[in-house]
Amino acid sequence: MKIKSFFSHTIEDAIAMARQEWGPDAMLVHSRKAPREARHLGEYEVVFSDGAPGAATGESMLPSDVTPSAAPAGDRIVAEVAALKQQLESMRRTLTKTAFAPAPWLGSTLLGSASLLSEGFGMLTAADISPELAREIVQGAAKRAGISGDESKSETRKLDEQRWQAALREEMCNRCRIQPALGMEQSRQQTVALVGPPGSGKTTTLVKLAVHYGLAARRSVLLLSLDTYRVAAADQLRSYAAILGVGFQVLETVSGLAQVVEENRSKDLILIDTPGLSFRDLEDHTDLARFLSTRSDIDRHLVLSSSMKSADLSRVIDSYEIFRPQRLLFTRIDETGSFGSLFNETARTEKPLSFFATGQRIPEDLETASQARLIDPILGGLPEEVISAA
Ligand SMILES: Nc1nc2c(ncn2[C@@H]2O[C@H](COP(=O)(O)OP(=O)(O)O)[C@@H](O)[C@H]2O)c(=O)[nH]1
Ligand SMILES: [Mg+2]
Repeated sequence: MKIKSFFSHTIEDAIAMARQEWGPDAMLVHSRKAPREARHLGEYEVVFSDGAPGAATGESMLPSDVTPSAAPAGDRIVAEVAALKQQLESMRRTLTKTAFAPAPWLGSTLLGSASLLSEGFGMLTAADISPELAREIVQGAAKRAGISGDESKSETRKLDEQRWQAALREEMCNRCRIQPALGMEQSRQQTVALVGPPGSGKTTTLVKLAVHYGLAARRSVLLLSLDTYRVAAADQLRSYAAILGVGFQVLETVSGLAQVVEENRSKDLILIDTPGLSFRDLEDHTDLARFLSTRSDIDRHLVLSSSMKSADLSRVIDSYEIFRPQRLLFTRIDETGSFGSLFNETARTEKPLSFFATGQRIPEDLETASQARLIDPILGGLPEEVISAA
């Protein structure tokens, strides 16, 4: 731990001097008007620690004749904030150490490689990948990269970073299927239903799909809405259909849907919008779920917001299993930087990902799903130490 005072005519200048000398890790401990005897050095004094563990608190740095309560209010606040910052920093260090501590299952014989593996485990769990899955991935990657549990010299050899990264990536890719397609393979006509909770982005995404896979591909399109649950809910889609100049029908009943699908066998693409159902509502729509889930010609995509919390996402996916969705379609990709929970669900359900909605713009904000889009941000967090440890 090192402590040093910096003096200047403004607090900002003094802070800039400290940062220049000690770099971004230096921490502000205290700032105040310089004591009279030090005024010739500058009007203000800021005290910095070098950020090493065990640095003094703001309070202990105050000279005995200037207690925090005697200092001007502004300075006191700065000192308190600095002390809080320091506490947070020390908590962060402790947490990081705990997260990256070699887990027992890594094996005590892995020596040099153990830190590499535990760093990988820490990185995956920090990206919200569940500990069980992270453990499976790291163990699989260790095997793939040639680290075994027995005590041979090969375990302690330097693992090349690219090999370790590639092994991790491959393990992750093996748990994430991608099928950016519409319709069932066996049928010429593509009949697609989007199901999912309210507000997940079904209607918006349906219109994007109609443009990209219907109009742009010069294919005949029919939009159907079963969303009669909320007043005027189907009007949104009706307006889009009118703008795009494609056929549109609202259906009140499941038998009506079956009939319309049958009557429109000549259409290339039929897109079915469904009401957003909450947990409670799902029970009242078992007929729709039964109908869709038993139609082998209807491709069912479960539309989910990627900004949902992990536990909620699992719960929603499980409750929508009554529709037996074949694929998962994630929206609001633009609103999240962490894809761990998406990855958890893809791996857990083994359902392929179809498309990613990346914003509100219609039709621009739609992408075909890809492993790189999901996995790169997770692996992108591989810390520098791992690279040098490898
Ligand atoms: N930021 C963002 N907003 C989206 C995305 N997809 C849909 N939305 C917005 O989410 C809201 C609900 O969308 P909507 O399609 O009506 O959801 P539905 O209830 O499932 O049909 C609308 O305001 C959409 O513009 C997306 O990928 N990103
Ligand atoms: Mg809707």
